Amino acid sequence: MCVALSRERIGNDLQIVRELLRHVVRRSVAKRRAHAHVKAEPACGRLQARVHARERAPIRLVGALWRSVGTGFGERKQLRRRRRKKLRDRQLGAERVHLAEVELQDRCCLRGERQARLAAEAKLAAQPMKPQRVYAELRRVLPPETIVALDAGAAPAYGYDRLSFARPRTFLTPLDLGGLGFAFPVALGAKLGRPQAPVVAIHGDGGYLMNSQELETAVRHNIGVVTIVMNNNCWGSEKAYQKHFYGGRYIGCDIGNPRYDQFARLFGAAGYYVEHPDQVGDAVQKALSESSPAVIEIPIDPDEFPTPVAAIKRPE
Ligand SMILES: Cc1ncc(C[n+]2csc(CCOP(=O)(O)OP(=O)(O)O)c2C)c(N)n1
Ligand SMILES: [Mg+2]
Repeated sequence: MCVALSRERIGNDLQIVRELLRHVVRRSVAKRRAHAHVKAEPACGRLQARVHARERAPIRLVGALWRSVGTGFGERKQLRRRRRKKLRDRQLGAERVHLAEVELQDRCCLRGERQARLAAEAKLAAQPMKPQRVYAELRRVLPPETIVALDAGAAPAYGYDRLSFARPRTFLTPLDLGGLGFAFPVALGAKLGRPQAPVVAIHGDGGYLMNSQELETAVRHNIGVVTIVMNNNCWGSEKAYQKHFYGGRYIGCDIGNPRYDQFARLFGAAGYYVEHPDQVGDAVQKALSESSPAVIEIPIDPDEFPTPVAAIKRPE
């Protein structure tokens, strides 16, 4: 089987494509117990990957390609839609080669779109801060071995698409179970399990108060987890629904909070309060460098919510 991709169709990012093809084939081979040899190189404006399979049909480039590189939520949805369309007429090996070509093209431009979006977010200077900017700072300073636990809630949810995870077992999330208060105690367990790794819990204000009493546990056992509380003084996820489904008629979703840096100090932990985007990185690095538990409060824009999926799916 031979996959040939013209440079015009995939853009100029040859390095990405080469890596992608190698990865794809490695995964396909591991799964299908076929033997493959890849040669992917730009020549005369074309890239080629050769796959020699013991059996003819079984290498499924498309599936492997689909899982090989992470993309953002929005882009992933687009990609899935296009992929479903393409898969309808998938039957023979030859067609699969064609599909791989198309998918590769999609992925390359989607990756570029995502990178551009993240770069723009890194320049957001609004105050109170946008959660997107907080994640831009975190991407800059978190070491790659950091274990991150995301809570449920709107501000933590921005992190799914905005943090980079390069190592296994470094991303902890309640996924669709969405239990608020999940992140902090889970992060404590992760730190006990892997004491050498930096561990960060990311919370909204409402979710943090659901299990923040465990700060006493953290201090008593000196479990050096850094907790970031993005404070918008509301149940942001609920507010997002009321914004999109009830025209911004908000009921029962605003809440009050203590200052979480002071709250942390009362427990005997370290506390930081960060209002300016440029201070986020320093606070996180300082908190990580000390071995004690720490809480960093970041006031964020109370009107910044992601659009609920149900609102996106709603017919016009
Ligand atoms: C235990 C529990 N109670 C209620 C909910 C419903 N819920 C999901 S997100 C959310 C609001 C979260 O607010 P906050 O932690 O401040 O994060 P924000 O959305 O404001 O960023 C609520 C009430 C839930 N997921 N889990
Ligand atoms: Mg909140």
